[in-house]
Amino acid sequence: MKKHILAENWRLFLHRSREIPEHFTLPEEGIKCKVPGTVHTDLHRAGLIPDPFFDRNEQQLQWIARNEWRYECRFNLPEDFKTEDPVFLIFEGLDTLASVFLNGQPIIRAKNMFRRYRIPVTQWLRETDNLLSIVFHSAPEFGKKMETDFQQMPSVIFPERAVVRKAQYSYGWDWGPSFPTCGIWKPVYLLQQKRGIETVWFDTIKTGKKKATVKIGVNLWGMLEQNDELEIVFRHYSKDGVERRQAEVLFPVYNENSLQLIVEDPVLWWPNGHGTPQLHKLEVRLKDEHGETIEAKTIVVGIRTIELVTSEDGEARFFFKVNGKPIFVKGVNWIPAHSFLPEVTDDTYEFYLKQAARANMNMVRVWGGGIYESDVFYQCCDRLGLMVWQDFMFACSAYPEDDGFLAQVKEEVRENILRLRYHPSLAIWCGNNENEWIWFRDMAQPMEEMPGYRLFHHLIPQWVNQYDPLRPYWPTTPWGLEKDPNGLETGNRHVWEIWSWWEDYPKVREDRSLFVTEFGFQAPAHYNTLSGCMPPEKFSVQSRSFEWHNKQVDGPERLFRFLSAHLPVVTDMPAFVYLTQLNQAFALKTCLEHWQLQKPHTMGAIIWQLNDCWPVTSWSLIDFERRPKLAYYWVKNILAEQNILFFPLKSGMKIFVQNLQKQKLTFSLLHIPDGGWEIEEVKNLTIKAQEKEAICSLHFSELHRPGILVGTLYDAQKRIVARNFFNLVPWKYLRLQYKRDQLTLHHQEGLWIECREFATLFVEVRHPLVDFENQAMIMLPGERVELLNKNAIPEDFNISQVQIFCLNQFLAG
Ligand code: BMA
Repeated sequence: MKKHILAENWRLFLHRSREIPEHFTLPEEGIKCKVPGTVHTDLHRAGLIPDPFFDRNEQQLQWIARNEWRYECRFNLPEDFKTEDPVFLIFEGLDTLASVFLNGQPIIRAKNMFRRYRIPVTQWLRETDNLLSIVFHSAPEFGKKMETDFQQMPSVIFPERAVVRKAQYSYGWDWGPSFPTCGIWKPVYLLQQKRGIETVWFDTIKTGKKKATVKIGVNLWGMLEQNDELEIVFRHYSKDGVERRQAEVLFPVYNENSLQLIVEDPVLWWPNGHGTPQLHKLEVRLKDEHGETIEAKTIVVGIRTIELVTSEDGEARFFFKVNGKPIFVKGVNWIPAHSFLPEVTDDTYEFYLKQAARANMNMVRVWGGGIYESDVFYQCCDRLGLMVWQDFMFACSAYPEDDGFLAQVKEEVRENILRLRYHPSLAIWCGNNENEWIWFRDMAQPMEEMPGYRLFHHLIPQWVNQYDPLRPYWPTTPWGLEKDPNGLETGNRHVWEIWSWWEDYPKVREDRSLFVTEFGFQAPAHYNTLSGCMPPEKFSVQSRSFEWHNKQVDGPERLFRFLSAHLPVVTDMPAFVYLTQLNQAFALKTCLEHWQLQKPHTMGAIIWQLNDCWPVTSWSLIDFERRPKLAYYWVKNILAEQNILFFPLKSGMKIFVQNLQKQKLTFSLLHIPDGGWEIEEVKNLTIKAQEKEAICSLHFSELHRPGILVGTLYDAQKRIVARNFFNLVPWKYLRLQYKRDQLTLHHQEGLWIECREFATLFVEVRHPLVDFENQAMIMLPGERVELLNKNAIPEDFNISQVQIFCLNQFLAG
C-alpha cells in the first residue's frame, strides 16, 4: 500500500463571481491556501478579508458563500507509484457541492460532505505535472434554486439547507454565525493499492463475570488473491494489566469476515463514575501469499453491552443499561467546535471532552445539526468513559425523499456506521434532532406526512439494523408514543419551556420527564473572550456588537428578564457578565438537582450545550476560547459522586446526601441569616457510605430569619468533599455582609485566596492574561483556596491586575 498526501502546492481562485464587494480582488494566479481548509480561513490568512468573528464582520462577509471557488493543486506522481497497481484519489471530505477534474477530465461531482470519496484515477494520471482542480459551487444558491424549482422544505431556519448534505449549523443557528463555507475540509491523498481493509468492527454479544462473548468483523475491498490471509489478534488486559492474547487466521472472503470469541475473565468497559472504561486492542492484518502485510489496522475496543429500556413491567421508562446495570445519564450536548471545521484539532477534542469527564459526566450527545465527528472525538470518549448519543445529521426541518437524496443519505449512513461501530462509547443512534417535534407544533398534519418521515422511521432503522444490529436506535429526539413527540408520559423530552419559552428555572421542580435530552440556560462567554472579539468602545450590554454575538431571537432580552427575577440588574460589563453567568449556574444546578432527586423516574439529563463554535453568548458551559463559565463549576459539583441535594417542601426542606466513595464523612449544615453575619450551625452529622439517602429534614420555623443554607461534607482531615446551598428567598431580596478586604490574595507558594470575616458567596477571580482553576466558590470565614499552583504562575504575573467578584458586593447594605 502506498499513500501520498496532497497537502502542498494548493492555490485558491475565484471561479465564478456572482457577487463580490467593490474593494475585493483576488490575484489572477490565485492565492496560496491550506488543505484541509475552507475558503473563509484561506481568504483571511491571505489578508483579503477581516477576522470573520470580530465585531459584526459576519454581516459583510455573506457574499463569500454565494460565489464559486476553485482549488488547484499541481503534483508529480511520486517515484514509488510507477508500477502496475491501480491508483485511487481519496477525499476524506469535500464541503460540499464539488466538481472535481484531474488533468481536465471530470472525475466526480460530490454532493455530500459527510462522505468519503474513493475514485479510481490510474488512467488519467501523468508522471509529471498533474493538475487536480476542484470547483466548489455555492450550497446556499443551489438550495434556493431547488426551492424555486420544486418546493421549500418546512424548516425552522434557512430552509434551503435541507436539500444539501452539508453541516446544517453552518448556515447559521441560534448560537452560531452564518458561514456556509466551502473547501476541502479533510485530507486528500493518492493511494496505490489493489485490495485492503475497509473497516474493522467489534461487538459484545454477552457479558458475564467469568466470560464474555464478542464478535469481530473485518470488511475488505478490492480483488483478493487466492492465498491471502487475514490475521486477527485480540489482546485483552486483566485488572492488573496482564496481557492475554487470542489469535486466529482466516482465509478472507470479499466483504465481510467475522469471528466469534469467548473471552475468559473479561474486564468490562464502564461509563465514567461506574468503574474503569477498560480498553483492549484488536489487530487485523491482511497478508499476501508470501506473508507480506498488505494492510494492517489496530483498533482499541471495549467489552460491554448496552441497552435502551423504554418500558418495564408495563410502564413507560427511558433509560440505558450498561452491562445489565441501569445508569443515570449525566450528559452534555456537543456542537461542532468551530464555524470553520478544519480549525478543530485533536487537542480541541481532548480538552473539551476531558472537561466533561472531569465534571462527572457520562454521556455526550453529538447533535444532528453538526457533523459526524472525527475518529479522535470517539477515541477520547472511549478512553474517558463518556457514552455517545449519536444523531444522524438532520436537524429542525423536514427533508426531501427523492431517490437521489435517499441514495446520498444511504451511503452516508453506511459509511459512518461502519466507521464508528467499533467504539464502546457509542451508545445509541438517533434519526435526527427535533424534526418531528417541529412538524407536530407547526404543521398540524399527520406525522407520516412530514417529508423525510420515511427516512427516520423506515429506511435508517433498516440500515442500522443491517450494519450495526446490536446498537439501540431512536427515530428522533424528542420522541415517544404520544401524539406530541415531546409528551411527558413516554420517551424522552427536550425541556425548553425554561428559557426558550420564557419560563424561569424554578419551574423545573414540577417536571416529571423520564429522560431529558436537552435543557439549558444562556450566559455570556468569559469576560476576556467577549472583550477580545469586539472593539472596546462597543463592548457594552446594549451595543449592536454585543447583541450580534447572541444569535437567539430575543436572546439578549432574555438575559435581562431572567436576571431581574433573581439578582440585581447591574449593567456595567464586568458585573453583567458575572451576574448573568451566576444566573446560568443557579439554573443548571437547580435542574440537575431536581432530576437527580427524581431518580429512578427520571433517568437522565443532558445539558444544552458543552461548547461553542465562535465567541458568543449561548447556552454553553465552556466558551470558544476554552474558558469555563461559572455554571461549569456548579454542574461539576452537583453531578459528583459525593454530593448534597436540597429538596424543598412547602414548609421546610429535605436534604439528601450521596456518598458513593465508601468513606466516612461529616455533614454540616449552616444558616447564613439575611443581613446578619453570625453564621449558625443547624446540623452536624456523621455520614456512612450510601446511595442517595435523606439525612435530615428541616422545618423553616427552626430558623430565626430567612437566609441561605450551606451544606458541606468534610472528610476526616476536615477537607471539603462537597458543598451545596439553598437560598430561602430570591437572592435579590437578601442582604449580605461585605467589606472590600474580606477576601485577600496571597502570592507565596502559588496564588491563594482567603476569606476573612464573613461567609462570601460565589467568588470569581479574573485576570486579563491568566485563567484560574477554581471559581464560583462559597467561602466561609477562615477558608483558603488555591487559585494557581506555583508552577503555573507566569513570571510577569501582576497581582494588581487580579479582579475579584462575589455576590456579597452586589447584595451589600
Ligand atoms: C434545541 C437544539 C438546537 C438549538 C437549541 C437551543 O432545539 O436542538 O436546535 O440550538 O435547542 O435553542
